[in-house]
Formats: sequence, C-alpha cells, structure tokens
Amino acid sequence: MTTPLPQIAVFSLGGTIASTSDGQAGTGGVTPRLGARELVAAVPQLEGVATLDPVAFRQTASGDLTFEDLVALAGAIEQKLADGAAGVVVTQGTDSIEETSFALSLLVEDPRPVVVTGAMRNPTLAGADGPANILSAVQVACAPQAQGLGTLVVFNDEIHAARYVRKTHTSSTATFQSPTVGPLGWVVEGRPRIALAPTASLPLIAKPSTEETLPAVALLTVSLGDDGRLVDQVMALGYQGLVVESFGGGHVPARMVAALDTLAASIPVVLTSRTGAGEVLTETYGFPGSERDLLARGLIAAGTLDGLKARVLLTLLLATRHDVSGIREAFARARELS
Ligand code: DAS
Repeated sequence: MTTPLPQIAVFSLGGTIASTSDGQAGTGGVTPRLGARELVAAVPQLEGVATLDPVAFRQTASGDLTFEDLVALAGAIEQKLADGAAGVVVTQGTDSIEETSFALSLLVEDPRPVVVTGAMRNPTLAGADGPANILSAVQVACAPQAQGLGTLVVFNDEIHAARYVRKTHTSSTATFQSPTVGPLGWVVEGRPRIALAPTASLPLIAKPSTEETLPAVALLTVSLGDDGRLVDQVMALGYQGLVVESFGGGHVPARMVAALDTLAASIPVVLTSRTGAGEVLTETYGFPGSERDLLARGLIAAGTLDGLKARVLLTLLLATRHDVSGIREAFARARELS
C-alpha cells in the first residue's frame, strides 16, 4: 500500500513570482497575473512531493497588502489546516515578506508549517527563482521537523524564522537573511534540514476584528541632526502608536527627547534600532537621548525585534485592545524569548 502524499494548501497573493507582461512588447513592465494554480503547474518536480490545493487569494504588489488581508489570510490558513492540510505555502511579493510572515506567526494558531516564499526574478527572466522557491517551500511545508517553528520564510534554499528574517537586497536572489541569528536551516537535494530551532515562540495574538479600521502605527527612522519635529505631528496625524528606529543600541539626538517624552505619556512608543541586527540596550548609556534616558521616560524596548516587526506587533496589540500595560508586558515577553 502506498502512503498518501501530504496535502499542502498553496495561497497566491501576487508579487514578482506571479508577474508577467501582457505579451505586447514595449508596453511597460510586468504585473501580477498568475494565480496559485498556474504557479504550481509550472513546477513539475512537485509531483510526488505533495497533493496541492491551490488558492488564488489576492493578486497584488505586496506593498499593497494590508493588515486586514493578513487577518483574513490567517483565518483561511487555519481553515485549510482544520480541513486536514499537512502544511501551507504562501506565495507573495518579497517587498513585505518580513512583515507579513511575522504577522502570520502571531496570528496562526497551529503547529503545522506555514511557509512564505516569493521570487526576485519574475517568470519572464532567465533564471527565474520562483519555481525553485515554490518547490523547496512545499518540501519544507511537508516536513515533520518544520512543525512548531512558527511561520517560516523559505527562499534561495534557506529556511528562516519569520521573527528574524529581513529583506536585505533590492535584486539579489539571496536577499532574505536573518542577521541576528542566521537561517534555521536549508534545503539540500529536496531534503529540509533544520539545524537550529527557536527556544520558544512569541505568544499568539487573537485575530482582531476587521469590521473597524485597524489602528495606525507610525515608524520613524532617526537620522543625523534630527530635531523631533515629526514626533510632534504623530498624534495630530491620528497615529495610535509610534515605533522609533533609533541609532545603534537605542539612541536619539538629545533635542528629540522632549518630543518623545511628551508623546510616550499619551500613546505607546517603542524603541528599536536602525542597525538591523542585535538587541536594543537597556542599561548601558546615560547621556540625554540614550536608551536608559528614553526607557526611563516610558519608551518600550523592543529587544531583537526590528522596526518593521515591532510595528507589526504593536499594531496587532492595539487592534486587540491591549492597553499600555498589556503592550509593555507583550514586549517584555518578546525580549525574554529572544
Ligand atoms: N518587489 C516585488 C517582489 O519581489 C514586488 C512585490 O513585492 O510585490 O515580489
């Protein structure tokens, strides 16, 4: 008797992996046109790996995806898993994978693998990487050893944890890197290898209601000579939270401090680093605008979460009506579980 193949749901959301031209030369640029069915049909090597259940979920550039789309996607993924899928693959544009994969890791309540992938070279180019990425994503989604690792990003034959992965290059097929911890593993000869596993995952967040508009959270990168005038505008513009990508270990120019101090008295302000790796400091420097100064004024340290990921977490916490103390607690947990 032959063992049935694992069933894998494949959701397509658009992006480069799905982008082709309209066939008329010179009419300008590729756009998302292919759905999940066409994407998997272009990878004959999938036969014998899994039984695929293609779902055309969205057809867009990934910068146009919204938190509402992700809440709906998380629900649809859970439904497929409840119906018996062994795992799930999501194909989408790479521009926002570092955010979408992290949001899914906070929203999908199931240990079975959810694997996000995409492509840097569209299907009209020589060496298009979409088919290879779909194949290795499905192989990882089928792998029992990929269970319980949270949402994964599989790209260029590497397996990354959603929590740490970053897009680091505008065009390289090796764009996805996890600078703080490295990849969890890789795929070789079709076999997923998990070399490292996270010690724990961040607590799940209940799916927010999308009946009302989700709260807006601003992300501000601090730069040389900054004076804080944008910080002064944050509440007037209707933002309900701010994430600051600060210098180095958690520092801002002294002349920004007053504005941040005032804002942190009214809405949550989260402190991250613009460096892209490592952890925000909490107890080293004592100058005005240092991490100690800012944390004493009520800013919340994000640990190893970078600005984009801290913004995802803060948005979902606000959307599920966490108050400031609940938000502090959630970021404290995130720091502990780094
Ligand atoms: N940069 C493209 C991609 O890599 C577009 C997008 O993100 O949708 O898929």
